[in-house]
Amino acid sequence: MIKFYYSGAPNPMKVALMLEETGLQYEPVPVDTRKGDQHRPEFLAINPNGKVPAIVDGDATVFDSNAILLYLAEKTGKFLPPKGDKNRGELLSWLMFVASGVGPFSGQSVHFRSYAPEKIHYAINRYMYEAQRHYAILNERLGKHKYVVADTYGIVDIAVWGWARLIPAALGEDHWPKFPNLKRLVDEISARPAAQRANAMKEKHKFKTEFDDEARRAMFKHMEVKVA
Ligand SMILES: N[C@@H](CCC(=O)N[C@@H](CS)C(=O)NCC(=O)O)C(=O)O
Repeated sequence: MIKFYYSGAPNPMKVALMLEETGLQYEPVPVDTRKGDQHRPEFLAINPNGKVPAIVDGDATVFDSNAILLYLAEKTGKFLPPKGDKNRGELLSWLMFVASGVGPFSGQSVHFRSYAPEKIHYAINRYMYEAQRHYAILNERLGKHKYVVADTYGIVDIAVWGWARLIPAALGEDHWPKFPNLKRLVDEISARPAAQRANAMKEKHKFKTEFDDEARRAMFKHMEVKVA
């Protein structure tokens, strides 16, 4: 049985969707990042980076959401093109595009728009610009293709869903009309039974919702350390 260390945040929710899509047996283990569970030694032994998601599958420990998606796709042979298929290379490009672009820029956009103690216009503008630029690339791609890779639902769409459904938080409530093709994909995935089960699973665990001093200390350690 796979142990799935998670919270309701975008990166873990991609993996929740994938686990539900594959039908693999798994045990969800909540990691409450607002209480600092991610820094506990027993969790750091699983993910030295101290972030969710991570999985333990028998002898295999895998952390980082996109690595987990690839691992589970290879394990099951589902949601990725077969080995040797020309679309396999395309899949890697788009998966890394989400991992290194969509995710980090959206995350920083949310941070500087909603959580940073000061409103720094330069940072907000940079991260919103970059997040929007990445979503516009996906939107254009999805104007020509039903799904991001090989016109078939797969792990890149699952990875995109994790972040893109939060476009209102990353960019603002009024931004969806700029990305109609991406919205079409997000809505389609959100309506899938697997996505509904993934969302329902998260609701079963009581994660802390307040963003108080304890949460700030757990998630924004840089506020207590001067390195610059
Ligand atoms: N590259 C990692 C990023 C993981 C990540 O940033 N996870 C966030 C939730 S989306 C987290 O654990 N935050 C808690 C913290 O930063 O302390 C991945 O894709 O899994």
